[in-house]
Amino acid sequence: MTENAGVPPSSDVPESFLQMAIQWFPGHMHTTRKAIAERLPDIDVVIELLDARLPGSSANSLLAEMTQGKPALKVLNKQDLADPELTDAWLAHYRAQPGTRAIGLDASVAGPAKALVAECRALVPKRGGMVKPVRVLICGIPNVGKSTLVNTLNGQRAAKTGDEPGITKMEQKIVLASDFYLFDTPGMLWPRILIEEGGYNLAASGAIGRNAYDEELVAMALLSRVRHRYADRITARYRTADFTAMTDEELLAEVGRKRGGLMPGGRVNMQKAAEIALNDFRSGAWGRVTLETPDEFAAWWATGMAAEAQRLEKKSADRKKR
Ligand SMILES: Nc1nc2c(ncn2[C@@H]2O[C@H](COP(=O)(O)OP(=O)(O)OP(=O)(O)O)[C@@H](O)[C@H]2O)c(=O)[nH]1
Ligand SMILES: [Mg+2]
Repeated sequence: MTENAGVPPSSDVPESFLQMAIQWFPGHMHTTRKAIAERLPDIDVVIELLDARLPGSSANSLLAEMTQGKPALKVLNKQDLADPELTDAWLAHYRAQPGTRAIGLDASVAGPAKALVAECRALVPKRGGMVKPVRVLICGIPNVGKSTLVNTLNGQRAAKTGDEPGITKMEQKIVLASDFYLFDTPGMLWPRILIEEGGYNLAASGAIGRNAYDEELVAMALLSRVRHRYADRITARYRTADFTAMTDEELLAEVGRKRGGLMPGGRVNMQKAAEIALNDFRSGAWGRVTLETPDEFAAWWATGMAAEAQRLEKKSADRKKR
């Protein structure tokens, strides 16, 4: 098993394993946190990119805390890969929160992305003109599409992009107009991911460094998440018969068997099967899929917070005993 790997919240998994969650907060994220904190006093609007396939899990609690009080826009990016019905449900969920503006986006499409500029200007009507340019911070988890959005807004490839987390290494300022600046930032997570399901969804989406999780476990968690809501897609992609009785592990083996994950002798290479399932999800080969609803995420959140409260209580009791 790889460093920091965890175990999915699957019924196949022993209870004792469930305490281990996926975590990834490498040194460059500490640097990013500092850089964002230093930049914030000069920022007028914060655009936080969420992944439309996992809006709750991809919302950065650390960024929320740091940017509190700033006019903000939530962008549910990669909406072209997400279930449109659930994107609508998430947008309604966010828009019902006081002072929150949310929109769905495919960062590579120019028209809707450019409408963001007008939205930002509307949020800070007193800014504009050379003396008081509108300064917009673009932030969010790794690999969510921040630099792609910057490039689309800018009409050219000013920022490096790529399909892995950690492409942007340093803050970059892009002058969109003489009175409108964008700041692209490196992707950032938060020091402790308290919601276990959230950690698995983040890893499945490609937001977490490959050495920080076990692909087989993440692929099983992913299948366990989608096997009911999108059963027909799984059947279509892997030409499986009824898989209701299969465990997540058996279903992953079936993925390997059907898509080139067999080893000589006919055994399934489970690592290969996991890579196939993860790539299929990430590339949209299952069609448009969303991993969580607002209600599901709220329930995970409540469980995560209760577990954390218990942990802190135990820690404090242990300290008193000493
Ligand atoms: N399908 C789809 N892919 C997107 C979208 N936005 C970005 N991507 C892809 O997602 C990957 C990551 O994009 P980046 O713009 O590099 O992401 P980032 O948030 O800047 O990533 P870091 O700099 O690593 O934090 C790239 O392969 C993009 O082509 C989108 O709206 N839809
Ligand atoms: Mg980037």
